[in-house]
Amino acid sequence: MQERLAALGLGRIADKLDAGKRLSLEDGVRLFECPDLLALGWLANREREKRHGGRTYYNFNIRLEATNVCVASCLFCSFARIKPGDPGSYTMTLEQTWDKLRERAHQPLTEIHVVNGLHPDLPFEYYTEMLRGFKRIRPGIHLKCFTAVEIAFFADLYEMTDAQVLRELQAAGLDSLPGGGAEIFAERVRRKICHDKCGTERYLEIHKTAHRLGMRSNVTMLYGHIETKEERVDHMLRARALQDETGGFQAFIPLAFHPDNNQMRKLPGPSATETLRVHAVSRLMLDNIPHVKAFWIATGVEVAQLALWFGVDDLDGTVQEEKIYHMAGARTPEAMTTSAIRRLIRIAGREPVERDTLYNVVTGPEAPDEVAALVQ
Ligand code: V47
Repeated sequence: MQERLAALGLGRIADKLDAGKRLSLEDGVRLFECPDLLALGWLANREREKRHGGRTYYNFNIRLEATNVCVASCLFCSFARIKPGDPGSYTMTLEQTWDKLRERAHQPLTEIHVVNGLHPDLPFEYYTEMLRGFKRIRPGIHLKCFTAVEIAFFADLYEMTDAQVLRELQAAGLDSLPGGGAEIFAERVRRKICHDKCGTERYLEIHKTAHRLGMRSNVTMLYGHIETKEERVDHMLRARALQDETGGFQAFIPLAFHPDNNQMRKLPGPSATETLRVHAVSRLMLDNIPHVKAFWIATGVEVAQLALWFGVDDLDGTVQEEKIYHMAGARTPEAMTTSAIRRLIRIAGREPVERDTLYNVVTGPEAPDEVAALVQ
């Protein structure tokens, strides 16, 4: 492999990784340009295995989108309906949001992941009461709710600082922030695809504040549309720089762009090889973020399985009732049982580990005599 890497011009990068040195912007671009996907995968897998061996994490969660009313006009979004009352728009009552949890009283869920549109008319209490209600129904559940973009919107709408919003939500039960809304940090791309929502500096500042308040969060990257290789690497470096300061990011999640039913529908969306490449480069650039997640709903199940050999160690969760990707053309199932996730991880040659949101182990890998039953 050393000779193969040297012939590809990746010898110096491999040496840096061996020495535990960080990769630069130029290194990242070179990795994106490498024609040998398997050599890139080999390097990323080595970093993955140094941190996690063959372990592959997932969690038992549900996804809830309480409203798709949204004042932002992101070109890639197929989910948002601009005004209340527009065809296809909906806003759940609080009872309806709580019912989503009550209906699953029999399931050993550990997390609810809430992402909403930016609704201009709801009171702040809608969100705080939603969180309080979830905790009343299930005190032990982890609430991973509201992207940094939603936090910024709340602060502007309800005339609070970002820190006040986070503190009040935390007092109502918020445990961590999901990584949505990051898209691509480069100004050139943001101006074109999501000009009217929270910018990069504020997104990062909100995560920094959340970390300072003791919450963990994730960071995403929407790829496969108009961004360049340099802009992808720049995005990773900005996440890495914040992580150096706070250590609060748990996972980096590349999100594959889906082109159906949105204003960027003329674009083809990323290929499977591009998806593997993006996850591999993420693992190699982000030496300080513990987990690289393939969101199986976005990548497709088979590509997510392959990605487990290209730097990925996490597959998100059971999800259940996802809307954002399915309205944008995803053909993956909307839900997965925990046994289906464990099986697909095993079939891919990795060890399934159920985690909670903070990566505490809930159910470890099977004993050797149970493995055969899983992969039949
Ligand atoms: O912010 C919207 C993306 C995100 C499309 O933190 C699209 O654990 C592709 O952030 N094609 C929401 N992507 C989902 C998200 C997420 C998912 C899984 C896990 C976590 C986590 C976070 O979905 C949005 C946006 O970047 N998105 N539309 C589309 N057409």
